[in-house]
Order: sequence, then structure tokens, then C-alpha cells
Amino acid sequence: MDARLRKSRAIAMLFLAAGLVLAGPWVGWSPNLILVGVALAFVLVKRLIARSNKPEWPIALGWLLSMAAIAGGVLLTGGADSPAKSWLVVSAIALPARFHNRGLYAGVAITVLALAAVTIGANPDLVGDAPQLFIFPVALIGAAVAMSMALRNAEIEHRTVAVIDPLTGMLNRKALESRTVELEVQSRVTGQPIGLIVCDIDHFKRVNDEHGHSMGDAVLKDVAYRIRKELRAYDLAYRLGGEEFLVLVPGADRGDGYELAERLRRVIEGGAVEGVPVTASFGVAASGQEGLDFDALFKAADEALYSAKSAGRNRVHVGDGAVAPSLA
Ligand code: GH3
Ligand code: MG
Ligand code: MG
Repeated sequence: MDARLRKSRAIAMLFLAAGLVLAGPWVGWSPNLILVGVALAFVLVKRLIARSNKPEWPIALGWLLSMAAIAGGVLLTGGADSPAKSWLVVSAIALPARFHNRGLYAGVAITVLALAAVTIGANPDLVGDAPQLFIFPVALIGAAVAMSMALRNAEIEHRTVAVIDPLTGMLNRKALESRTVELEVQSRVTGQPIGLIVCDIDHFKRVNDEHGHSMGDAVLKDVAYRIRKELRAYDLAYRLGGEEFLVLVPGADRGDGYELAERLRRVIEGGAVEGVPVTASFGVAASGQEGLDFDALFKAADEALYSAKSAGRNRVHVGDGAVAPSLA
């Protein structure tokens, strides 16, 4: 997240620098030192992030340093009376993109405390006579953080909706497409096989026709649940659309893939939603040591599925190797 913020942060700093330079003749040049300090802090933090295995700490440190620098700028330009007070909102607005809620609330509290220090702390009498010098910037910080949080949540929701099938909660076809490229590279580097299982519910149209669409939906959810329960944490299950599912099994050869598919077949056959019997057919394929060509692998598994359907359904068929000659 922090890398994506870097450009925006540089632009924000440019705006603040321009403000300080343009106002220089009136507020003096010393506040510009703050920007030099912030720039040095960014360089330091960047190095710390590269070396740290817990990057959230250097990120938090960078945020604290830049917020302290802006607070310093407020002090140098008049404390409670400084028009630069509202600049603290720049630090606060960056919080939701960087931290989860606990860090976010802590950051807001620190920002308000810093604001209190450079206003009430620096000019208690002035703020005593005109408390709005403190109150208004606090309100601005609250409103800006609320908006920034809403934008972050909308982005997270958008990304989740884009890859999750809402009915079953499984990953969708789009998620599969972005994963296959990564898997192809991974399997070439590690030489590990990857098993692929495709599954299609048998005579699903009948479930819809005889028991209604909502019963069809319930069956889909139940089948998805049963598939998930049989998988290890790093196996990946997708709903390709309709009543078709796909499972990626890293490290599985054709034998392993067959065993898993057979287990899935049995757990689906063994369960019935409100007395409606359900079975599914499976096609299995696996890549060899030569690396993975996803399209070839999928085609092999799909052909195996087709042959399982033709052979009478409720069974597992295994396709041939499906290793791309170009990768061999
Ligand atoms: P086969 O054994 O050959 O696979 O037969 P089938 O009836 O399962 O296959 P077919 O492709 O003919 O029918 C699939 C049906 O799945 C048709 C479609 O209306 C239904 N379907 C697709 N998506 C959904 C969904 O989200 N909910 C429900 N309830 N039905 C769906
Ligand atoms: Mg189908
Ligand atoms: Mg079907």
C-alpha cells in the first residue's frame, strides 16, 4: 500500500513546499527547514522498510516524523494563530490507506494531541479566548479521516467483489485468470507438479426445474462448502460459473489429483440438501516437471470431465499429461 502512496505523497509535499516558499516573505524561511527534515526522514524510512521484516513499524515511524515536521511548521509560523494548523489534516488523511483500524485511531489521537500541543500548549491564553482555533481544525481532521476511510472501504469492497463469487464465496473466474500466470512461473521455477480438477454437478438443470431456482442456489452453496472442507489451506477453489468448479492443487500429480477428486465426489454424493440427491462428475489433469501450460492443462481436465459425463456421470476421469511442448 505504501508504494502506491509514494507518488501522491511527493505531490502533497510539493504543494506544501510551494505554500511555504510563496509565504516565505511573510512567515520567514525557517519553516522550509522542516521540508528538508521530512525528505531526510523519508530516505531513512525507505532504507528501514527495505531491511525490515515488519514494514509497518518503519511506515509508522515515517508517518510520525512527517506529522511532527508539520506540527513544527505550525509552531514556527505562529502556533495557535498559524494558518498552517489545518495542514495536519494531510497526515491524518493518509492514515486509512496505511493502517488498519487500531493504527488509524492511534494516528488520529496522536494528530489531535500534536494539534493541542502546537495550539493550546503554545498559546494557552489565545486559545482560551478563542477555542475555535483548536476546535475547527479538530473537526476538519475528523471529517477528512471519515471521508478517507470511506474511500478506502469502497476500494477494498470493490476489489473483493471483483474476485469473489457472491453466492458461494469462492474465488471467481477472474481471480483464476490472474492466478494462472503466477502459477506458470512458479511451477517452472520449482519444478513442482500442479494438479487441476474440474467439477460439474450432474443434471443440475433438473434440480432447478423440479425444486426451484432457490433450491438450486442452496445446492450450489452446499457443494462449494463440501469442496472447501476437503481442501488444504493452500489449495485454491474457484466457481467457474453456473455449476462448474475448479480446484488447483499445488504439488499434486495425477494420482494425487485423482485421489482428491474421488474424495470430493464421495462427499458430494454423501450429502443431500433437503433430501435432494446431488452428484458431480470430475476431470483431473496435472502438469509434469517441465512446467505448466494452464490452457493445455485445463483442456485436458475438461476433456476428462466430458468423458466422465459420457461414461454415466458421478465419476472421476483422469486426462493425459498436458505439458506444453513449448515449455518442455
Ligand atoms: P450435466 O449433468 O450434463 O452437467 O447436466 P446439467 O443439467 O447439470 O447441465 P446444464 O449445463 O444443462 O445446466 C446447468 C444449469 O445450471 C442451467 C442453469 O440454469 C443453471 N444455473 C447456472 N447458474 C446458476 C445459479 O447461479 N443458480 C441456479 N440455481 N442455477 C444456475
Ligand atoms: Mg455445466
Ligand atoms: Mg452440470
